[in-house]
Amino acid sequence: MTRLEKKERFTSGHRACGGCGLALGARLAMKAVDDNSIATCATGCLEVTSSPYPQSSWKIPWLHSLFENSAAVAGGVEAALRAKGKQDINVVAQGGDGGTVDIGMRSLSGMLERGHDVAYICYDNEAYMNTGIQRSGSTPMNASTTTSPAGEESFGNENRKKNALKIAAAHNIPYVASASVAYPDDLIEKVKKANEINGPTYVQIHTPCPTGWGHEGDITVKLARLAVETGLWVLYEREEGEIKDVKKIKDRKPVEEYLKPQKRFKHLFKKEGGEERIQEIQEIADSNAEKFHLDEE
Ligand SMILES: Cc1ncc(C[n+]2csc(CCOP(=O)(O)OP(=O)(O)O)c2C)c(N)n1
Ligand code: SF4
Ligand SMILES: [Mg+2]
Repeated sequence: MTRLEKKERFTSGHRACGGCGLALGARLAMKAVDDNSIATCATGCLEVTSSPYPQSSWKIPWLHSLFENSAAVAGGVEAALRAKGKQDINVVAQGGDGGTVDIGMRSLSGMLERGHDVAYICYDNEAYMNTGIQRSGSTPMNASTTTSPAGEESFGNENRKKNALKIAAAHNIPYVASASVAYPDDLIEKVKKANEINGPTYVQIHTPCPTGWGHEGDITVKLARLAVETGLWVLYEREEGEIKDVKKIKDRKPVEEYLKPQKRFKHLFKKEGGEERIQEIQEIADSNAEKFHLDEE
């Protein structure tokens, strides 16, 4: 069997938009779990598009939680299995960025801190997509969303993207990793590892959203790759507190290449003052490059 195994546990027939990075991310992540797994899923695009009653895209037992408590529900499932002596079943919790880094942060923190044997997967499409593209704590700076619209006075979201990977790591858990739908082998390896490790683990997958980001569905993977190649989304693992396996970049690309095809950033190329805002974003990429030693000699 190749690493990209044929078996699907998140199947076609779901209602996600064409080119949805989240659906691709879930499909790849579910290749990495085994059949002996139970998944929870917060309210959001993933849940809504994959489970219209009486249909389901899930081939493993799957529970829909509230928007805010996927981690708490998964922790409860894991504790119940432990009490029954069933320790051969993997528990996977899933949530969008809103359901993870904002409203679900409390239940995620509790689950990580209590030490449940749960792998948490955050599908990061950088806004509340399911309810109409509202900004989240994971929305990047200067992106236009329906609650941070660019206009005459505004360049869109004013805040920097929250670093949820660092917050997860602050719980001293054994494994934290970032992944991208543009690097499927890497993504699968990381989710597999997160599942195999005993204790709480956290994987955040960058998943472009054609509808919310305003790009064509056929460039989803290209855009996800550009996020990595510009240094805006860094691929790495943190094991037992140590940063490892950072994906180095050869000839890092300017951030414009990533921003330009997306309508959520189009004001940066039209409005007076846009160049400075693009420079701000470039500085974020440069600072990532410095911190993680991204540039390949
Ligand atoms: C307590 C609560 N507040 C608000 C909602 C409405 N709601 C459902 S999903 C969602 C946004 C989901 O965003 P995210 O977690 O990023 O997932 P996405 O849809 O982007 O994949 C919101 C606001 C809710 N279900 N429950
Ligand atoms: S709105 Fe975005 S995340 Fe939601 S199904 Fe469509 S492409 Fe996927
Ligand atoms: Mg989201």
